[in-house]
Amino acid sequence: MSRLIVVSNRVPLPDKHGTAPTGGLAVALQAALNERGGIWLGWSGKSTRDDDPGPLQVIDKGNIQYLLTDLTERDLEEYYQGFANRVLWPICHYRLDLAEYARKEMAGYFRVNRFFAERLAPMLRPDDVLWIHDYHLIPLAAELRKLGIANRIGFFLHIPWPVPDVLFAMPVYETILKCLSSYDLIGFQTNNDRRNFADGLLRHAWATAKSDTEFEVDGRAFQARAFPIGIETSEFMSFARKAAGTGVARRMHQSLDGKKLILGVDRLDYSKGITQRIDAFEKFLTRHPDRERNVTFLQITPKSRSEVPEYEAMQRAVAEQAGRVNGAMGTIDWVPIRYVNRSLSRPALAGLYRMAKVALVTPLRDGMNLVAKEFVAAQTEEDPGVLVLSRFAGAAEELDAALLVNPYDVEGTAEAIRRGLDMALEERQERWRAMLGKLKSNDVFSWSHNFLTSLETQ
Ligand code: GDG
Repeated sequence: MSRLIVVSNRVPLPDKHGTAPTGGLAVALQAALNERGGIWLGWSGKSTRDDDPGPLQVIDKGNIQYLLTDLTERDLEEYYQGFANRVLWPICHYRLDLAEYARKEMAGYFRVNRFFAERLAPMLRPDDVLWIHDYHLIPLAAELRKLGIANRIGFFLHIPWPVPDVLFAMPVYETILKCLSSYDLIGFQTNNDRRNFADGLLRHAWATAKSDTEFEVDGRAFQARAFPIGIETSEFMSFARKAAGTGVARRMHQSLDGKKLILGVDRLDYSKGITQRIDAFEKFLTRHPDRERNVTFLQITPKSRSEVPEYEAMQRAVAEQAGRVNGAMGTIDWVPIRYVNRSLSRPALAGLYRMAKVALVTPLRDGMNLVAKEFVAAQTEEDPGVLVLSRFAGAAEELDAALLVNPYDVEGTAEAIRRGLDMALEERQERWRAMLGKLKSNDVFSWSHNFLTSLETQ
């Protein structure tokens, strides 16, 4: 079996006891790497003021070699904070209003990808299979090809791919499309994303299609297909069973004092629809004053990308909004919204999922959304909670037995909250079984297996 080479912006290292890190994606990729042996390369998370990031840090664990590189401060500013997070992320999430394109940053994005390619190329063997992850590294295959690397290279995009007219608003979109055509296989989260990609690509005379999934650019054939990412379903189910007994779960149970828990869990990001969700919860309370004091909405939102100004501003805005609703609707002994800006441990999170009657997963746009899948896996068959899910999350393609909502429709989401809280046991069980069936048949291990099999056999 050929070695596997994984490249992603960040590398989840096993902890000092050698245990694999938590999180489905990391677990699945570690498993694939363990089976075949290989390399996982990425940014160390550190930056240096020098122009030279210095030597690679090499960590050997069993038959996996982790290679970490520092980046210069300028690289980080242009590649990561700049083009990746202020152009590609907003464009792919349909936020043209937030995209700030600068030529300098685009050049930095390509420079860092070239740098990764130069570091990787000397270590490659002719039969290695390469799997590159996410929007930070779109040009990596093109840079490797320039260095003479002819290996099979696959790319998986974790975030959505926009419709052509949104993509075309990005000044360098043609270069980005051509870079993607240097891969052998491009994986998208959904068929919708794959179609958007094909629609954009085929508007150009230089691209042709042999089928819905097979394309040719400049004489080079490649495929683009949907591989919806899953979670480690059975592990998460047993994990959530045990998590019901954690300290956080017990404390939460006590403090709920019989109130029903409505839960939201999202990295702090404008794509997650947190402000619209708070509006919907407020609308629900206004419409159903009899529910006051019977429910608590807990929103867990660890900070992310605080160095990007939009994220800093959003953090203040959400905190103010939650405070305003609590001030207006709360009473001396009831706080409607509990807003937690810190990360919880994975067991604590699983315990809360299991306790919640309703989960609000209402992003304005999301590649997949693993929280939706984790929530479903954490429920008990005897009394499953209800998933309220945005139709703009990739997860909605598989989890169509959830209560699907349009997150921009605040009243519709408010009504779904009510429906979820009142739903009869039989309906909840029926919906839950349908969703769990999908999670079991497509977990994160079959996802990585399917992608790699396609990459090697196409
Ligand atoms: C990108 C795409 C796609 C959250 N809070 C805590 C915590 N989490 C964990 C969740 C979940 C993960 O973070 C979030 O995953 P999502 O899929 O919801 O979202 P992104 O971070 O935006 O991920 C997304 C994903 O890539 C995979 O392809 O689904 O669409 O945007 O696992 O559980 N974990 C802990 N404490 C927290 O407070 N421990």
